[in-house]
Amino acid sequence: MSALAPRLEIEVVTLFPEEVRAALTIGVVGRALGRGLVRVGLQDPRSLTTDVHGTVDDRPYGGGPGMVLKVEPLATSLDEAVRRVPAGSPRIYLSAQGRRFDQATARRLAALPGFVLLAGRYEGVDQRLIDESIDEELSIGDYVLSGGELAALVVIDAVVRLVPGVLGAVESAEQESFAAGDAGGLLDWPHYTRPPEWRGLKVPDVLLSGDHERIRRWRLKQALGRTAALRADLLVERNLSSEEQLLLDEYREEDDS
Ligand code: 9D3
Repeated sequence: MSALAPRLEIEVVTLFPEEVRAALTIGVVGRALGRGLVRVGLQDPRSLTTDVHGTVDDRPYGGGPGMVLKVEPLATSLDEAVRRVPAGSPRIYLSAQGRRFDQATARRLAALPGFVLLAGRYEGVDQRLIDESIDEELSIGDYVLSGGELAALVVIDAVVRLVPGVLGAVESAEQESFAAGDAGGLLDWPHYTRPPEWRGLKVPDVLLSGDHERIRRWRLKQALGRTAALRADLLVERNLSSEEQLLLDEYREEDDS
């Protein structure tokens, strides 16, 4: 029995490897790691410090609040991490200054053999490390986190799902129909399960009809209507087919709010 080589190798440089490790045991990502489809390594800069206190941070030049991660332990850690991933793997720093992480970026990273994620803490890392050793900076959104670990986990989750073989057949088929532009780039339609009535609230009749063509049209109409109402920006990017335009018009007529 020889183990399969992982399709994707990720290294995370972090001062909180246990926080990252714990999250990586759960769900789709946990299973992908367990099956050897993806490998995630953790590199703690504190483990490579040379002083007795394991110093990884220091006060900012120029003064001000907070601490800055020192360049030397980070550079050594990053070098170690880079050694463990395929040649040419990009080195990505998670930071609020980064370009926004999105599904297109997830697809690009999932197609690579590997990458390194650097998670910062405190006020950030010494700029010289970024200038010298980072290929790309990514942010996960406009809010303030305490560090890059949760952002790294967000990136890992979104990317690992896209690695071939990670999702089951049903989920993969769902994702392919989205990629094919079927209902891609739209918000989801509403979901219901039993019971058919709860506190007087009924499940839409069409979903109980067994008429799969009517159900398909209803779901597409809901997806279009919700996207137009809540995320009109998504529709600007997307050309509507004549069926979709018709369904959206119907949705707007029915929606007497
Ligand atoms: C309140 C602290 N800020 C002073 C202006 C700057 C700041 C420093 C460090 C803000 C955030 C952080 C830590 N954030 C991350 O490491 C981070 C992050 C984020 O905060 N938001 C969105 N994406 C990311 S990726 C990494």
